[in-house]
Amino acid sequence: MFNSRLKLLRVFWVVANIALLVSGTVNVDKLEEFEEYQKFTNESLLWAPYRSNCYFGITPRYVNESPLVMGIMWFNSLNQDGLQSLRHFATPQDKLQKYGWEVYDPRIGGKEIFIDEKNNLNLTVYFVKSRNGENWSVRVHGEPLDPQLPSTASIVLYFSQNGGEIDGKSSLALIDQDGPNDLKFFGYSQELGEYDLTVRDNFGQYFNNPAHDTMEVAPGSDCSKTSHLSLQVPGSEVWKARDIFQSLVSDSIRDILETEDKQERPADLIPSILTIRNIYNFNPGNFHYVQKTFDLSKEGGFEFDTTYNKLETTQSISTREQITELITWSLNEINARFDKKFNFEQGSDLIGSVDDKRKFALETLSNLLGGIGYFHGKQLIDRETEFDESQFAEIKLLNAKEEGPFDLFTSIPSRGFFPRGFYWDEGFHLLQIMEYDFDLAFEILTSWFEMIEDDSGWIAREIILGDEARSKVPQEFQVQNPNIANPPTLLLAFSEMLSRAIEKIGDFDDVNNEQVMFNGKLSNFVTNNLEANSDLLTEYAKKIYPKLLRHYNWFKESQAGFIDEYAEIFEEEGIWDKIHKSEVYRWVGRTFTHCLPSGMDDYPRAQPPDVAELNVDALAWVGVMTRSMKQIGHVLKLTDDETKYAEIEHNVIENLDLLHWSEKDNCYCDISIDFEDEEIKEFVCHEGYISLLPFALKLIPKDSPKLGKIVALMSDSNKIFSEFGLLSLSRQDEYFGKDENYWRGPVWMNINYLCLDAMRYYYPEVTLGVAGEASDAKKLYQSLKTNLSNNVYKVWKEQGYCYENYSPVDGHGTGAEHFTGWTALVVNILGRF
Ligand SMILES: *[C@@H]1O[C@H](CO)[C@@H](O)[C@H](O)[C@H]1NC(C)=O
Ligand SMILES: *[C@@H]1O[C@H](CO)[C@@H](O)[C@H](O)[C@H]1NC(C)=O
Ligand SMILES: *[C@@H]1O[C@H](CO)[C@@H](O)[C@H](O)[C@H]1NC(C)=O
Ligand SMILES: CC(=O)N[C@H]1CO[C@H](CO)[C@@H](O)[C@@H]1O
Repeated sequence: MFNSRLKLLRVFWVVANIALLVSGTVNVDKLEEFEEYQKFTNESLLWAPYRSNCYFGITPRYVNESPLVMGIMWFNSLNQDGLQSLRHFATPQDKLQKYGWEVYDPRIGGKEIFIDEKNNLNLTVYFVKSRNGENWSVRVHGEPLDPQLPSTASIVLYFSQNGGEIDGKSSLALIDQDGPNDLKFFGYSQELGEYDLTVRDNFGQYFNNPAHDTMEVAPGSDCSKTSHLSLQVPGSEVWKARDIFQSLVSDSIRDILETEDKQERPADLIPSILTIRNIYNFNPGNFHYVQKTFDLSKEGGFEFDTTYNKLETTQSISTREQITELITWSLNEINARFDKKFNFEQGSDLIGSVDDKRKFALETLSNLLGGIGYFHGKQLIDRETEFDESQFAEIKLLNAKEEGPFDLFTSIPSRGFFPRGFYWDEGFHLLQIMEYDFDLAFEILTSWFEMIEDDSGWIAREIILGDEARSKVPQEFQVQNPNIANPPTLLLAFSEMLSRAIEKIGDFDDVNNEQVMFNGKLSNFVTNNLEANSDLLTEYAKKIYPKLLRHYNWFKESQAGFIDEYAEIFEEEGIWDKIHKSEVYRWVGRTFTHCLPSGMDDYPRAQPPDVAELNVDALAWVGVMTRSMKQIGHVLKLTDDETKYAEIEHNVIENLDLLHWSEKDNCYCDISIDFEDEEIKEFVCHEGYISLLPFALKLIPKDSPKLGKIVALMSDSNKIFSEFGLLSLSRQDEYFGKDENYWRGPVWMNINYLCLDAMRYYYPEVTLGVAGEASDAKKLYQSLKTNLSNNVYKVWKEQGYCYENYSPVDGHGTGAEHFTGWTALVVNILGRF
């Protein structure tokens, strides 16, 4: 087992280190250890529902040529318009009352639920894996929501063994049928090898009316047993499984209507008419539909299992009981892991019981993890279009070319709205994921760093790989451009991870603390190897460093501002010599109304825009990147580099005060030059998230008098404090609540989280329950923490989901629903702060 092996290695490592102290040479084979770690990572993360854009869809990770792809769809086939309510991709238009993971961990498995009133269906899907990650099973369990309502649950599974068209070998074929409903397939994939796939019923009654001689309304259209159709579908088209199903069934209906007499057909034959059949005599191919139509008016609901077993595995899953046991094990294991990491208390101001808060938090974390996807495909990039910086007109990227293919392993902001990689969001996701599974967070981070372009150092703002991912993106947002940046939050997460690992260097007990007991046995894997084992981390850091350096340089060069425009002004102010002239930045690609690169699209900025504008948030983000580079220099013992970055960090911090602090406004602001009015410098001050950023990113010296002023601003309920969290823009700002009102008032979790975290850093006493006079900071910390988390929880109770942002007026959820990207940071706030 990996763990005991790692332990051995660790003991060896300690011994070797002692030897090193004595002799000055290292003789441990670090690479071997690193490989062992990677092997474990690869195995435990191979299979999961990584098609997180689907309600349930599986694809294996890093299997690009010949993946086995699976999906689940469903509808009520007793309704003649039922096909229109065929569920497949998660989308708010379906108006499910609820969907998502209650418990989930991609290494282990989990439980996902769907409450679909339109289809009268209460569906539960369990996903489990063997402990070496090779074999897996999906259990589908359904019940009616209203048993009095006549309806069916027509469940459509599809499987595709892609890649058959490339090598002519990869294949998937039905090899055995045990009765009318249990199917067995044999598959072969160039990359995965040989496997069995079985679909087997546990219970449930198929829709049938014995009053009819037969339910088979046309050859093959019979809902009283499992239907199966095999055909050839190119790998690139498999994501259209819903469209293909709909059009084949529609063609079948037309055929039935044309060939049979026109008499009124009994309503209880509709489910048969809506059953797939092979009307075109397709030859069997690598793609399979399996349709099962259960009668929901019959007692007890239905249940069936789909199981994948790699051949020549020692760990095959074979019986229903084994699956049940694996489900129990998985759910317990995840619960135990969760309780080791998060702790819920009954605070006096907190609403909701401890149990209910815990349930909310586990579900929210599970949905963040459930968003994790594996993407492979081409990206649209426009490298030609130049921005017009005299007009600042809308940017149109019309010279796109496909590049790639690329791979991305990432979590996503929202399965229904944003099922793709977002650079700005991902760092926040990692701040949450790392608390649960440090190594998983690192795995995601490195996948993103792989996307750094070798020559330029650029990473796209959104990573939209392939047609399936692109199908969810409006055309104007599909194309990426290598001049456009976005807040480098990945470096924020990376910096946090490095800080912890650096603190732990030499602390060997931590890996053991990770282990969880289950059924009296130690669970067999550990997920903070990198945090606790500096050798492994160093290997990773080495791998990442060259790319990261290019990315860092790209950001600094592409977003560099023009300081010379201010020479005279600053000479006059007497600070020209103090300013660090190479540390001034602006976001490239803003327009009159928007600054998309900043991540806070419509937050008010200088009007009119000008190339001389300098953005305080752009400078602050460079500070974060630099700090991260400094830490990686430390881990790699690159002393000169570490010193160099420390100096740049220092310069950034000084520039924040020299250039961006407005004494008159008492806050950090953008600056620009007013060319209309005798070329004077103006502070562009709009109190809100941008003004808080140097604080939120921990870039203000601990002894700075400005800290108190920022606490005062955050505490001011006439400005940005509210019962629901900090408002993105002050109530007193002229733009508050105006136009799109996206970042002009609504409460966003990401910046609130950073502010709370920064308060813990600047005012360690805020977390202590000591009696006596509470400082302003402590009062603010506690009321912000309570108000913010109470509101997200309350909205979840009332509206069923987490949201993209929250109304500054009454706190209700606004923007995208089922947004368990950065909003999931509420789990850290409730369970760790
Ligand atoms: C793990 O998977 C990655 C990505 O496919 C691959 O590059 C690497 O060699 C694998 N490592 C091991 C030890 O299996
Ligand atoms: C759905 O089914 C599950 C499992 O039987 C049950 O626990 C749950 O209460 C049901 N939910 C609804 C809304 O009916
Ligand atoms: C907001 O915080 C204040 C101060 O702690 C508290 O009195 C109030 O009840 C909180 N409001 C909500 C909705 O949690
Ligand atoms: C060792 C291991 O975890 N393998 C599992 C594969 O699946 C079977 C059937 O459920 C399990 O019993 C094994 O434990």
